[in-house]
Amino acid sequence: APVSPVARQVTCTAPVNIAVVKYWGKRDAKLILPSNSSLSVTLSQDDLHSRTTISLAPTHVTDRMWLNGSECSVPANERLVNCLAAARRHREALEKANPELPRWSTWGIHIGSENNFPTAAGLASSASGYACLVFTLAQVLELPLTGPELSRYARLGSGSACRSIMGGFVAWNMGTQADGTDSQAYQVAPETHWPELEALILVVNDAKKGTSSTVGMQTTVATSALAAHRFTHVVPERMRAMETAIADRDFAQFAELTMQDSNQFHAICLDTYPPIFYMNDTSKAVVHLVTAINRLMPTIQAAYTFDAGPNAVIYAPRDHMTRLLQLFTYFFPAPTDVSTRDFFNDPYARV
Ligand code: 2P0
Repeated sequence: APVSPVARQVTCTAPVNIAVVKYWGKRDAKLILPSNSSLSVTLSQDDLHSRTTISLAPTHVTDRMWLNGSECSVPANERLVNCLAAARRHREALEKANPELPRWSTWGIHIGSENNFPTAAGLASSASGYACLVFTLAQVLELPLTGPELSRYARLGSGSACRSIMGGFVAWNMGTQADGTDSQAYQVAPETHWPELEALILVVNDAKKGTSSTVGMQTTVATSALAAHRFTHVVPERMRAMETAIADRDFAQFAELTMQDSNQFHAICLDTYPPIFYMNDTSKAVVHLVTAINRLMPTIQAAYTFDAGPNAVIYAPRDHMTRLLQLFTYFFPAPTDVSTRDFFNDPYARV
């Protein structure tokens, strides 16, 4: 068949995920294999997401990438190089098996990616970013990949990205193989399973975070005895309990496990030497407020969780959200000159 040199272009979006059983620690830094399994909720595509356009053309001499409008060096980013190489190798194998296929594996790749939220502020930008990159690559190169296979490719870019490949409630099975072939995500329940569950994101500070996840978790694994205890004695049982809470749509159980796991993640950060602090005084005030609300009400109303930054994510049933929002805005009023529209662009520290 004639090979057309016409350029190809595909655009996709991928959502952010917020972990309720946290990933923090690698047993293999190159293949990004984790020290424990984790579980997250993928948010709706309509909310926080990455949008990536990839063009493939014989006239693209080198691979190039633009992140939020600024060009960044592809060769300087080893994980990006690994993702591109893995996708190209896969395409090459398909072309070798079927000489009729166009030789897209020899064309250059141009990537444009942007987030509709602050990049690298502990709001999971690498998760949606790499999930989107890998998914778009698979589309533009016509790679026939299943969800778990796509998640393994995304994992090479960033661990948490493997969970953003699927919607709803997603677990990343840490796996046992040294080559990572069983370290992949699976869907615990689809996005339709628990529609009443909502997430509220409280932006405490959208500055770029102080300690990168990669360096932070490396130091934790090297120095924290509490982390070793967490990997073997806490997470396996907590993964089972969390899957049951989700299957039963048991919010009280889901909330307790989520808050306990966030607390333990930040405890192993504190147990790291030198210590890592992601939560600030405003984050701690959010913990106190949620704890007070849950104690004063007859049932658990909300769960807080914090990632590698001070921003809070609050999970709650939709029925409780209006009241919670009233309480958060009462105790943490936004500066009057900040409109909702400016919320994600303004560098002012706030909730
Ligand atoms: C998580 N975080 O499970 C945890 C909770 C942050 C706190 O996954 O080195 O950016 O790229 O694999 O995925 C952040 O780590 O780290 C993270 P890499 P990643 O969502």
